[in-house]
Amino acid sequence: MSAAEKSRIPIRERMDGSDTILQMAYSHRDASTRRQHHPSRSEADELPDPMIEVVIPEVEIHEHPPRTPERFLMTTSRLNPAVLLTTLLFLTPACAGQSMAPASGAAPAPRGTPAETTDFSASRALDHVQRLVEMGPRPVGSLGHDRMRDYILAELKKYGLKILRDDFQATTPLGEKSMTNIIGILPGVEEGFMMVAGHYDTKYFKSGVFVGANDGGSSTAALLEIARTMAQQAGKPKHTTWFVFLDGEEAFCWDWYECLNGKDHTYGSRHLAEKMVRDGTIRMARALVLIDMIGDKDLGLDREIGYSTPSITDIIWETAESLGYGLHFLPSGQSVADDHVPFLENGLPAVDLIDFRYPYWHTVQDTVDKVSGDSMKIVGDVVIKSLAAIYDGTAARKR
Ligand code: 1BN
Ligand code: ZN
Repeated sequence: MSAAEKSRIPIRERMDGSDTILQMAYSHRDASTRRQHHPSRSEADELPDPMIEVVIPEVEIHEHPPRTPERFLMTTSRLNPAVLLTTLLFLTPACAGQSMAPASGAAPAPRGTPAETTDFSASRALDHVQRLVEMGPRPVGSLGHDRMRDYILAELKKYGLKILRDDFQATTPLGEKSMTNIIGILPGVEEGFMMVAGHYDTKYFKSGVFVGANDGGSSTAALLEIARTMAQQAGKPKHTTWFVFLDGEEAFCWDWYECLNGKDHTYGSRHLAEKMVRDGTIRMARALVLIDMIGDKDLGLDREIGYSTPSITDIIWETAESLGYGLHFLPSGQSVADDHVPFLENGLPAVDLIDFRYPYWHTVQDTVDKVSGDSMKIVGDVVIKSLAAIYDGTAARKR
């Protein structure tokens, strides 16, 4: 079947072994930063979307030596000044005292009382990471990837969530690939919804065993545990929540902007954002909170200042402070073009919570011993506690 034919596959809903799974088949139509070292550290309406010309250069996938954040920055900056990593310090009187305080590798010392945090379980989250890593490398198209997809589906089903499965094809430098976004839905009293998202694919390595404990593993694990925690809360929440497990975030070529005219990445988020525009669901969405690489034992999140909506970042940083996690939410900023960008480009407020101070990023050393359940809990607690305020703060989007 040609790509053009695939793009006309009608979206369908069908049962898939579970009465909670709605399977939607879509076709992907377009194929078209880093940090200083941390001190310590519906049936769619079938409107014909314009087909985007895909230019597939001759691509040789090759192994690169492990790179440091600094090397990545140089490469990225040269390729695209728009993503030049910008590390800024906001030395306001309020934050000066903690500005460069190293994020402790030890367990956090929250100033809040336990009642102020949530039931997010650090050990459950770490257990997910362990299991995911045991599945092996999980790049799109691999056996590990399929196992991980099925693991996410099974977990969401256990939590009693409605599940949307968004299957699509994407043209990549390695050919046509099948990808799947997975959405768990926790219904609220109101139809308006919040999206919490993370990617579950891991980066393709031509050689070497890359298991992505933090990069791909921690976002998946924390998102599962956020979903479980919220699903077991008593009473129906005010707003609906979508837990979005995005596929195809990673570039197949080594560098983010190396192939497909700079579009060899964020396949799942670009597909989902386009689909939500086509079927109108994006109008009901209030905001998206993206988590990526939030499991580092030495957790230190910079504000993502290149793309994220500042008012949402503010709510999250204030919530972190109120929970006693302020030392891990740094006053400095940097720019990372991640899975939140396609949603922002379509008018949805969004924030990326990413710890880009991880020394093992895109190296085979990104293993489970570098990841902490406590770090994932810090981010999980903050996300859960922030959602209602973000929802209320984006009420102007109400339809
Ligand atoms: C995060 C984890 N990313 C890739 N793996 C996104 C990213 C985008 C990283 C741009 C660096 C630059
Ligand atoms: Zn990555």
